[in-house]
Amino acid sequence: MSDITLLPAVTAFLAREHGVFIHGQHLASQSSSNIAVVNPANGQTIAHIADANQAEVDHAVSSSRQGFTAWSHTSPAARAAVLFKLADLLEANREELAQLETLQSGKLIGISRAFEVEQAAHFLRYYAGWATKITGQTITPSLPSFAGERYSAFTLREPIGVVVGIVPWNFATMIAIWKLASALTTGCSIILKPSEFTPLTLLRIAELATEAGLPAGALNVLTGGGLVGKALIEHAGTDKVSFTGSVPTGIAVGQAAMGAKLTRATLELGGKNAVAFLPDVATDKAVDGIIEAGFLHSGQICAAGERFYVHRSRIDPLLDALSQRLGQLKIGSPLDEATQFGPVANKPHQQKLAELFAIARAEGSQIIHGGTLGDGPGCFVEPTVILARSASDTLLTQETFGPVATFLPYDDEDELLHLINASPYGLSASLWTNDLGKAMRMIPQIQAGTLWVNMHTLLDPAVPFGGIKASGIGREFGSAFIDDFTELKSVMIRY
Ligand code: TXE
Repeated sequence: MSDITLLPAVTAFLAREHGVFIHGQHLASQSSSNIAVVNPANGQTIAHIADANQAEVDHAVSSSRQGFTAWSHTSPAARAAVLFKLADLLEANREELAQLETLQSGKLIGISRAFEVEQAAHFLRYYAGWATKITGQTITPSLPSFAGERYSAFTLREPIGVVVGIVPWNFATMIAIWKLASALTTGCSIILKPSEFTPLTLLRIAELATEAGLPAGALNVLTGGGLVGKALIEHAGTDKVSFTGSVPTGIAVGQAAMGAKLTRATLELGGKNAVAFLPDVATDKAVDGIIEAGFLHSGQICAAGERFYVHRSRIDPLLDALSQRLGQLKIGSPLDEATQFGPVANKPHQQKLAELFAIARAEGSQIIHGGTLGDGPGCFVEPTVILARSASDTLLTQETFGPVATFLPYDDEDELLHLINASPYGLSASLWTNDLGKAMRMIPQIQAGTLWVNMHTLLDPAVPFGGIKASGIGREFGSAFIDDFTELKSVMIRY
């Protein structure tokens, strides 16, 4: 097999001079610096993007304030209609967006099509449906009447204002869609700051949003590094930040938000997610589960499994079977539809994984499979299986965010629960067993924002998602996001 042919629209988009997208149009950047966008599959520079300057930050915020006024006064039904139209346009431009996404992130083309575009459109339609269903409450005040007067009260859910959406590189398109959909369906405007590694699809989606009927300023896109994000959060004209990314950056974002002006913050961070197999799970089913939990998109998923706990009686055959399966994966170009395992997303990330492998070796962890980088300019990392010596090994405590599954055997359920919970993080976990009664008894004892049973990683727009402990603040999806993107106004009436 070989690479698919790039669409003419993709090559034409890459050849453009990329600026910033403010008030419904692309503007040539006034910034003196730009950033190269590199294809991680082959190390080639595919485009340059603007590293937005303070004047562009100011311009985007002032446009978003106007956009907020216009958009928050449209009817809920009109807002829903625009978002439904945008979902249609994502699908109509599926191949172009998927190819751009694969070129910028190294994601397998099939995953770009299925998740970054089709799933993103599905999430967008789910959020669009909420525009017409945001409600307050009526309340009967409880105070006694002093002189026969009566009271009535109700609450309103009002859009919070101008949102700053800061997007990571792992699902650059889909996560941006979650953020813009949450903001726009509640009546907020949003400025999206994509990762400097993966900015291209958002610049294209901004055009599609205008085509869908979004008024100027409701969505702006500013490209650049972390300082652009920081400047937006601290700007007097922004009201909320919705951040997805690493724990250290998330803490810095939270501090900047609180320190500046109590800017509201939703933080969806990473973690060190546990995957626990009870002894009754068949080896082949466990291998499927490990691949689903730890190796989808090379493990570059915030909810991916990283700590794998297997009963001591089952671990040897399981590691043998897993190594055999990983050895059969076809590693190669993400634009080749036959490839099953592509590169990681960028050079710094590949280097970080190399350093973690060196630490694992130095600590005496056993590398059962992989543990090396690929040759050549691409950011390839072998799928890796590690057997730790103890729960305190670095590979069992530090997020790899890569194609690395680290295992530790356990002897009984009490020990298993202790191991699962002995982490400062709590984004997700999964429990694998044929004994549903046992699972139901363990569920309340596991500390995680999302707990899957006999599955891992699948996100659904109707099911709230977010972390406990150091994995974040706030929830996306379901109705939970409404609390984060609106303010609650109480109204009391005397009559
Ligand atoms: O993420 P960052 P990076 C992990 C993964 C990876 C590591 C670093 O382990 O190796 O993080 O990746 C913007 N104020 N995850 O550096 O720093 C930045 O420009 C405001 C896990 O890419 O978290 C980008 O748009 N914004 C993760 C976004 O924050 C700032 C997904 C994310 O960058 C900023 C990605 C600042 N001070 C990486 N500094 C997950 N859990 O989903 C940076 N940014």
